[in-house]
Amino acid sequence: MFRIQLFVFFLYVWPFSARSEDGSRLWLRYDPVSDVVAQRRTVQVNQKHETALLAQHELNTYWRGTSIQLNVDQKEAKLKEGYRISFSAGAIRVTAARPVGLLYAAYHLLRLQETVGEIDPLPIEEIPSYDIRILNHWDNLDGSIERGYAGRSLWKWTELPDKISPRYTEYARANASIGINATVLNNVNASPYILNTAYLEKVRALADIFRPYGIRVYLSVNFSSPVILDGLKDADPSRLEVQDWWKKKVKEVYKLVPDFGGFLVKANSEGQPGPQDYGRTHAEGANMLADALKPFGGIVMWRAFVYSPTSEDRAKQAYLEFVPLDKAFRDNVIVQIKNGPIDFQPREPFNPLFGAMQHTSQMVEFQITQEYLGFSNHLAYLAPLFKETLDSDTYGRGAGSTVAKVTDGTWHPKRVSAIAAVANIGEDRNWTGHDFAQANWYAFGRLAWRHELSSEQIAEEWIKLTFHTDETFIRSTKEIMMPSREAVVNYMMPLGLHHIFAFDHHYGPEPWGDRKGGRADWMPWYYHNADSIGIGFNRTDTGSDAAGQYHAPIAEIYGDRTLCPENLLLWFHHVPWDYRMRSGRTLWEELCEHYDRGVKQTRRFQESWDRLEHHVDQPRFLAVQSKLKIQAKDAMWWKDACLLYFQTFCKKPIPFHIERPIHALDDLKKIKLQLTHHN
Ligand code: GCV
Repeated sequence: MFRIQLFVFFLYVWPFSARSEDGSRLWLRYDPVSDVVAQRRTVQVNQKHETALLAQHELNTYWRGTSIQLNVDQKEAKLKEGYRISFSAGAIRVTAARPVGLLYAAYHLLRLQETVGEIDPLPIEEIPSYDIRILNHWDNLDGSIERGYAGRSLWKWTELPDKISPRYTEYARANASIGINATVLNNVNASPYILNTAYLEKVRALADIFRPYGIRVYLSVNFSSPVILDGLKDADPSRLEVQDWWKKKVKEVYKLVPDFGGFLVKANSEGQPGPQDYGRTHAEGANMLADALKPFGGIVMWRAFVYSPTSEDRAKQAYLEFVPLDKAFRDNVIVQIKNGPIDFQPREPFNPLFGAMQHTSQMVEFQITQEYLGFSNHLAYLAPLFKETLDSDTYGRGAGSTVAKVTDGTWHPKRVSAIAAVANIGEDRNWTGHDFAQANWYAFGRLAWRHELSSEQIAEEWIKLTFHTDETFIRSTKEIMMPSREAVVNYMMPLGLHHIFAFDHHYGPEPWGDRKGGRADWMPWYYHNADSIGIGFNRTDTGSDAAGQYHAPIAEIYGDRTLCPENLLLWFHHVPWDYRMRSGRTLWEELCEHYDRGVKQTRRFQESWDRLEHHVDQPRFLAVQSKLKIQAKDAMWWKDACLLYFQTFCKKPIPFHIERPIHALDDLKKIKLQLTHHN
């Protein structure tokens, strides 16, 4: 019955949008229904809560289907922020424990309507995988964005709180439509001034706009804030005066933003201040803030991204720092851990901290913005990367202890669970620079809501919502998106190579990179270790033994080069150039093969996209076409740079079936792009 009714209304969906597109409508391209449709059905709600009314409004405006009754029922607490959708007596019934559940259900229904999708057998019940589904903005107070590639910050700090950009509401709506319920407004390299009263007033204005959409605001804080803002002699967390300062500050924040979420902290990392400046541990620092936030229900997300230029392998340092503190953190502290042990590389093994800390709440931090994947110039669909981490088995409590299970509340059911990602959003009309980068924002939200969803399901949904439901278009676009991340790995850093980027800005290859007096752990040679014998970082027990930080059997698998997955081989092993790979090729030949494959993939993406010209609106067709051209050129640049450079060590020819280099190594070495990492 329900199936048929929806089907009738789906027939109204027109395959192509006639209007000119600039990408600003994201995946929310519904058109308002006509008065005739609106009068044929009703959308009722049992509460006057602003969020419930918003759900009603969205459905009233866009829903082409049958009548809907929206009910908040507090007895359904187990639904958390989720919902149940059923069909009875000729109407759809939506039940949620909280008003925001109704809003999410509204977007679920609209998604079904727009994707003309398979309809799950009713009733549909959805409970989010994570309690907190949060974006981390690396936006600075001067309007620049660290590692942002879509223009300047959305937040107009100089205009707030008096002038309100309409994009604040659009941002909130876009996030709510995919289940994102939290945002950290400012960079983890945090300016202390965000906690100034004047800035808190601006934060309040944003929080007020986001609230009806179920989005709570969090802030990154600078550990030295008491010193810089109020002249305290230090920020030692063991001192009463410092503790009191934070308590007072937190009180002020909650007065302005009563549903404030909490703090995100980068401490004692890459020059940021922290508790270690006073001989205190990360736990002591985190707990001081947690104690200040506790009475208001706030939390601390304390980042585990810590490393310093010591003789210890950078990949091991976070584990060494945090595992001994496992029992020391308050229960309103969540340790926020990057997906891999180094830094958002195109491929990393999962971070060994996941599953190593048994008593501490842990959350994953992904990077949606493509710092290491070609900025917003390269098409790289990241759901497969996110899934690869979430599905990795840590064996922390035996088989099945996937990163998803370690973090989604299964391990600590009584505490809040969370998942974060660094946003790729800026003030560009299309929000993300590359039209296809919108898919990564979308995919993060969808996976934070339900980590069981497949990458392909999400891609298909996104294509239908963002473009249209024409079968040829969907199939061909999926054929571009699905292998796109692997293509980037192939032409940048195959077989476990990592961090061989150009210095500082990270755009383009610089495997030869070296800076006199620079930190070793920021130099490509630190990571690739190429020499006349072979290439790769020996992280086995004859090397740094980073492999030994994993639980059995992963430690054995990563530590043995015959067992190690080949896509991580050079992450864990220094391998001779003549080593026989599973394909029968030598390592050198295999490396050539991957770089070449990456280049060919980008050429295929160009061709497939060109074939779609008449299946997509011109503005977006042309925008994507020109970006694919850049990507194909960059892929060639990467291939030539890496192969020609590594060839100086292995002294072997590039096999003849591989495309010939078109650059000279000396010319490539002269390229010095003048990019900053602040946009
Ligand atoms: C916000 C990497 C990036 C930095 C970033 C840092 C972090 O090092 O290059 O720009 O700083 O990660 O995650 O803190």
